[in-house]
Amino acid sequence: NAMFSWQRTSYHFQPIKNWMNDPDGPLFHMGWYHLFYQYNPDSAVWGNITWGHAVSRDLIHWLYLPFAMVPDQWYDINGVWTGSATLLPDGQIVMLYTGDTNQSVQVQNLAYPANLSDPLLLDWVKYPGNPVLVPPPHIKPKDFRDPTTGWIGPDGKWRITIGSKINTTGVSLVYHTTDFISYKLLDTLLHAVLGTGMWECVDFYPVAINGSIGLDTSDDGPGIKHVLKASLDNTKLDYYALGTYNPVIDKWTPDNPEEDVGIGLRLDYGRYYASKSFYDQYKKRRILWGWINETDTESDDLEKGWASVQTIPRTVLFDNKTGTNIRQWPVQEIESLRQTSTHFENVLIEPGSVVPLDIGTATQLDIFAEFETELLESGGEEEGYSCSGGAVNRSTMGPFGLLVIADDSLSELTPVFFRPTNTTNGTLDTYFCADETRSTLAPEVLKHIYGSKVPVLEGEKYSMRVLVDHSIVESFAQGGRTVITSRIYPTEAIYGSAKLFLFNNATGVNVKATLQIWQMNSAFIRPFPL
Ligand code: DQQ
Repeated sequence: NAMFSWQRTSYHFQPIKNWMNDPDGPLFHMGWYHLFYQYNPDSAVWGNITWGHAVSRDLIHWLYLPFAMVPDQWYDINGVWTGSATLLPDGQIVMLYTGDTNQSVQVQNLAYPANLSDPLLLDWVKYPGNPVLVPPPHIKPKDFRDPTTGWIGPDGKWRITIGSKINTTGVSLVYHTTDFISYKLLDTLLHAVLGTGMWECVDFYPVAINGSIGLDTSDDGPGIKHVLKASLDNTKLDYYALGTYNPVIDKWTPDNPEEDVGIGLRLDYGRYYASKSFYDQYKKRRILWGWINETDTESDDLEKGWASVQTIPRTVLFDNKTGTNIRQWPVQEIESLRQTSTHFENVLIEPGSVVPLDIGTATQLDIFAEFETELLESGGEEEGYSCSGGAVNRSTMGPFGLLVIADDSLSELTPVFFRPTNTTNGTLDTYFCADETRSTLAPEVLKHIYGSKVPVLEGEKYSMRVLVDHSIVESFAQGGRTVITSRIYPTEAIYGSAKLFLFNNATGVNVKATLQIWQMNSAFIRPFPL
């Protein structure tokens, strides 16, 4: 279908057609990365949920495989929903997933590869004794889904956690198991946060306080914090918090109760949901996937014949400079797509100006940009700006940054920018934002102004990495402390008409920008020649 064909991405994972949502059960096995995903084989809207399956050598080029699991049993006939993989020490692979039953009850099911010596893991067996878990008495039948990867506690038993809600409190139930067939529910919860509603797609994993390697899900001990993430069904936003896990009582406590799960930090402040991480035992890193949903209308999706994209997989590390957040960064393999690059040094952007960056077509880019500001007037009195006014809202020190996917006449553009602002206690806060308000001339598209505060430490320049891929913009500030994904629908700024600009809409600072910009090759994402 040529309709809206320019909206297809060139190096992000997406199926050839139809609907996709959550990433499922990511794992590495015998030289291949496996990605499963919620998929509707029949239409570009959610339904008939089946597990799509694709493999990759490098997380960038993908081969689609036959479906891993289809809804064909009473315990998953209404959908093979989200799940996670656990790699056992003896080499077995356990897949736990939620089935929506013939009675629309959410149950947990077990599946495993028919042939572990097949690097492609083509055939999956559903355990004949499924379901292995049904909703416990105090949990409603539709509030029990998305089992995590298992981890081993000090008593040698496996644990998994499953998101739910009790009244309006979001909770994470903990089960112990030794065989993934029979389970014991703990009386206590891993964690609960008032008012956050149903927790979907809980993710729970350790991060090293010092060091640049990822940790396996069972790793624990001194020098480790644990990340707890929940996807809030109420708002469709992914929140996480850093905290301490006590494996003896299976309780997690947030470092900062004011930044608890669901009320504090988000993994991505843009269009992003149902994320899931896994430990890559091959390259010793934790990798995070996330689902980028559409923001156009359902009828447009049906017309174009597809919906949704996955983010570029990101490595996750604890930020030992701030100590208060994780850092996300596109996996290093994405750099293999870099082609010609252009360097710009100390480009001056005066207040109220737009500077074109002469790099030709700007639809597939990897941009690294650093900004320094020079105060022209004292703007000490101004305070309390944030992202909410967008890129048109001028203040003394911001906004400044990039205009991506913009046409020459600037009829369509998406500003990705910093906005430093004074606070009432005399310090400087910096916001990192993306403003989709003018991203498209198309009507009936949701256009958001996204963003949040980003820590900028003493001696650091403002820096951003931006991946541009036709209709997806993934932006990482200050080494990945704050991340924003935009889903945009340009109609003019497409193909050769899509350009890149710098802008400074501050009133009181000169901005100097230094950039390295790579043209990006397309990835091979195609059916496996079976
Ligand atoms: N998507 C799945 C559920 C999950 C939700 C169904 C999150 O398992 O809770 O497609 O997007």
